[in-house]
Amino acid sequence: MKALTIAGFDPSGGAGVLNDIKTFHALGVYGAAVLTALTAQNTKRVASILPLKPDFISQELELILEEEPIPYVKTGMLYNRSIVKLIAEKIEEHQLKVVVDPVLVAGCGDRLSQEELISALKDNLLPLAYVTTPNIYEAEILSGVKILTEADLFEAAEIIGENCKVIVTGGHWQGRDLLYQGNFKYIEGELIDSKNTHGSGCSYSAALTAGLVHGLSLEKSAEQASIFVKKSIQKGNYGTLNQFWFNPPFTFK
Ligand code: PXL
Repeated sequence: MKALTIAGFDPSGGAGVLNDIKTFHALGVYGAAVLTALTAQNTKRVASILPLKPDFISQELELILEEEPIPYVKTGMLYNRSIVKLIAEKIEEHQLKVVVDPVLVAGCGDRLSQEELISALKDNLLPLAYVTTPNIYEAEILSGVKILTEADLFEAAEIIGENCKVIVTGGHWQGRDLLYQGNFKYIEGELIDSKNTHGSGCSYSAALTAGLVHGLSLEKSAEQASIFVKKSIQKGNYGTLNQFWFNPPFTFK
């Protein structure tokens, strides 16, 4: 059981590849990670971003894929057009099944992307994705629809859904997620009143990927991911669980 995340580094451990790996691990999936960018940030602000060179990212990815096939890959922070183009090329070349988390800003609201990322995602990446997991804000930007009503939400999902399956995550919609794959299905959830939401989008898409790796359907994976994120926000450790959440810590002899 192996999954790969292609995403940025958040030193707080709450988001980005560290969060993805912790989430994979908590859900019984071995995680590998290809880094796209370094960030200097905490849960309150992003101070600096250092994107890696596409040639280097390409090498990171090629060496991982050389070893064994990876059933599902997730992408997080891709930052700019050249990184998106590279990842799109690799998806086609290796026929990867990809969960795209269209990361634009950090939970604190600071940017994690260049302006050009939006059109790059729409033109190059989403048409190759298996599923994408925008939150309401990202869904508005990707669809061009201001989401004020349920009809707006459905319209936005349908527009994005011309490319791939879509789950609009519900942190801003009474905690319900909307799955669109030719038809609409709400995944019931609960909105948790908490400040511990940094990285919860990463946790969601990583948990969804883990479900798919385990062979669950997309709908079942979405149900599980919703529960996982709810519990991790309740636990308060920046939106992810650690492996001991299921079994209390034990002592090594
Ligand atoms: O949650 C979005 C996200 C993705 N990737 C990185 C991040 C964040 C949020 O802070 O830091 C690297």
